[in-house]
Amino acid sequence: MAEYNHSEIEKRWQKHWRETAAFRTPPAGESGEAERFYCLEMLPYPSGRIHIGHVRNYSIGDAVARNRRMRGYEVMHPIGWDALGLPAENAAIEQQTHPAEWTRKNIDAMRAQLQRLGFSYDWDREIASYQPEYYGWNQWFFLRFLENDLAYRKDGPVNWCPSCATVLANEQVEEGRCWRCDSEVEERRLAQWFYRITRYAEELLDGLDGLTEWPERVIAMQRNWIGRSRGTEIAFAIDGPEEAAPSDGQLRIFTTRVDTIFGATFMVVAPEHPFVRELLDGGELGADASMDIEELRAEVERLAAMPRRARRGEDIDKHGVFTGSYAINPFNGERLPIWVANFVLMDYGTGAIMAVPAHDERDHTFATKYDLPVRPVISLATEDPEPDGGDLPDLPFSEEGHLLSNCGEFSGLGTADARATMTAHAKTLGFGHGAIDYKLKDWGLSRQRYWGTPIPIIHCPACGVVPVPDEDLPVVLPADAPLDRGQGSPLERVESFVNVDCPRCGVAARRETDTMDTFVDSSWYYLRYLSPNDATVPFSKIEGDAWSPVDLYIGGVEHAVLHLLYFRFFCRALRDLGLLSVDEPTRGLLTQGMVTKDGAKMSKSKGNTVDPDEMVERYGADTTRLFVLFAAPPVRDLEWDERGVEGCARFLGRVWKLIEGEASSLPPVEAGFGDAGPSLPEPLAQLHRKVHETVRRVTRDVEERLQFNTAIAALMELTNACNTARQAVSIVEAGEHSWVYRLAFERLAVMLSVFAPHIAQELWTTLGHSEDLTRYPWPEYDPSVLQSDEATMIVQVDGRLRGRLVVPTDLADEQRLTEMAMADPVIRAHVEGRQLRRSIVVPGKILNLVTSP
Ligand code: ANZ
Ligand code: ZN
Repeated sequence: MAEYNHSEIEKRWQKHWRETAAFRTPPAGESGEAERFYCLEMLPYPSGRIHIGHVRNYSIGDAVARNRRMRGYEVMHPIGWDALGLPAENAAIEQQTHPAEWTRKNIDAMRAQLQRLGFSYDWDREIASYQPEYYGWNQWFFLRFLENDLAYRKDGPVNWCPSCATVLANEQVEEGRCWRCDSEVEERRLAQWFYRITRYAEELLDGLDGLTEWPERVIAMQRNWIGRSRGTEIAFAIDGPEEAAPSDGQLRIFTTRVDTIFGATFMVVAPEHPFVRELLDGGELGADASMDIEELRAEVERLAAMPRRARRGEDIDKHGVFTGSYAINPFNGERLPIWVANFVLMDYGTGAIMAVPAHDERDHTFATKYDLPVRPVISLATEDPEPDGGDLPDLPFSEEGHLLSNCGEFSGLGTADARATMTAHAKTLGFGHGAIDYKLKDWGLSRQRYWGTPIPIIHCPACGVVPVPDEDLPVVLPADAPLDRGQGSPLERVESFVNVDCPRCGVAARRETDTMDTFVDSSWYYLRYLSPNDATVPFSKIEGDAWSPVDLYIGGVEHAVLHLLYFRFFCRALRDLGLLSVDEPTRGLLTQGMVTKDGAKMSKSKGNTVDPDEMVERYGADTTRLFVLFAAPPVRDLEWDERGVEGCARFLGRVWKLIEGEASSLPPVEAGFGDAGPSLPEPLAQLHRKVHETVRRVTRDVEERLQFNTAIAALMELTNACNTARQAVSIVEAGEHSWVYRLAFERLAVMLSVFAPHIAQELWTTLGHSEDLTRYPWPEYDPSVLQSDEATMIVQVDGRLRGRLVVPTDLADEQRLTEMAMADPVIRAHVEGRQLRRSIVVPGKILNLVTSP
């Protein structure tokens, strides 16, 4: 028997797959009638080496892709490189290599690693986002977005990571820290480019309901992040110095609790609110103002300077100052003082609120601090008690209840009722309307770094912001940017890049030097795989429509909000540009768990990584892949355990020994499989059932449940069952029934091929086959063969068939079975009048009642 030499086998089959283009996917137009299946894994960042998390992600995807091919689907299974971004730039600075070269080298190394693992990718579709042939399309999309008002430039506060020296999107700030380097994020004011993702807020939220094959957790995180609030917008007339009133003389507020409006005792605006600026510019404050205009200006600046992160939190110290102006509550005509405070944010709602200290926690804290009135207008009681007596709840009381008698014509209404009625009232009288607000903000796109997609814009002193004409795309990154830790964006310092003539009027102009967030690259890459070499379009519409949405997308849960939100936004934007006909980029989503070692996430910084290459070298690609699939269900964390790897190696060794060792005793392929009639000796009948049961389990686990660990466990059981059967009836002894062994071995090899494709193909050949397993039909099972939980027993009375009993398979208790039989009137009739002597049981088959006169 040949030794199991994984390295020789794996190389040989990989070469064969390459030479036969086994995983090539033809264009949709050429792929005939077969149903399509797009299996997509999140593309790696070319950091230099793949890590075990990649191996896990890609082993999951490969098992699915291989299974679907065997099911007869035309499968799209591509891979590429998310190749722009900071690490390359930082490495360039440290190692004095160019980011392009660093990236190219890393891609070469990692490609070789992936190929050594035998993943079934269509390598002809490989893409890399650092190539102008790729990122030029980012620029092309940018221009289309600009034309459709989906891209715009705005000056405002942004998240600045001092260590990455760049701006971050809101999604990239986690608890006030940079998602990449964990530095505390600062606030800066900069003119930035944005994508108007908020235009799709409602669609992105409602679309979640249709994503039934997404994990609940991801849906919940997206729902939260988009954050829909239903409320009311109310305009308060400003009652203050004429010059200070904003142009329309109104202060608009957004509230989710308009039912509490009779309890409003003051107003608060954000320090950045236009009302404040106009008041300060107007040069005069109201008579009640507690300070002069310069003092107020200083106060406002101090409030505005407080970090926004702190201002967003619930438990921050609340500071404010009275402006000297008043606003009129349109519901009761009351004059309410307008304050400026740090806890109201300009970028939510309207940047102004009515404060109801009796029913809102934040307002209550503020009112207590500045000694402002607190007036309850809601109580739990259904009667309407006097506002100043009786059983009022503790304040602030923020729950639902009923309006007290101080709420005019609305007194006594339930709070939900009151919200509807009062919103309608405001609408009728023209000072308000229902409004929906979203927490989601537009996607800040600009990055002040080199290794990204140049934003295709030219700033002209005469024409202003001028888009680069399509025919000048791509705007290629200059190769010679100064990569050091100098001030500002490296591109700013490349004269030949920056200095350009205005494409519109021809005068000397400046190129935009910001580059795009690299999340732009990954927002549409799955479409580029479909037309990887097309120089005329980002992707062909025919291909895009044929392959969309992706059937299964696999990747880490850390992308639940970031990438997966941008991904969904892009799909809709492309749809509205007429480039695509679907709403959602992917139907199925599998978020894999982390790989841990000694309980901690594997990471370079912790020094607890395992090198996949070493694993492949020592155990082989098949064992490595098998282990990452076997050690845990895909969605769970996987604890690395070398003994587990050895266990998987031993299993493959057993399969090898079984099939290699016995293949020569099997009947030939041409002899086919026999019928499992009653003549089949019991050990072989059992093995036969086990084969069908295993096909059923593995099929269900791989295709429906995505539980590869239990599927592999089933294959292990089948292997053991083969060995158990051989001990009872060897293959030679089995004679004409030895086809059962062939069946078992073949099914084992065929199903194993989605997890450990090389050894499976090798054994398949040993079994006398010449076909490739890559598209060999996935086996079916025969339900009638399956051992069910119930058995039908024949009931005899004195050896003659008198009836049947359906019983649990393992029920062998004589007395219990006899009682059940005697409960049957027909059987009882044959026993009646005679003595029941004894009962003989053949479990699951026969119950014989022996009687005497
Ligand atoms: C009056 C009121 C009374 C409120 C009450 C709440 C309870 P969510 O649910 O998160 O959307 N608000 C509105 N704009 C704000 C801003 N720019 N900065 C800080 N707070 C703001 O929150 C909506 C509520 O948050 C609004 O409803 C408003 O306070 C406050 F018993 O208005 B409410
Ligand atoms: Zn950072």
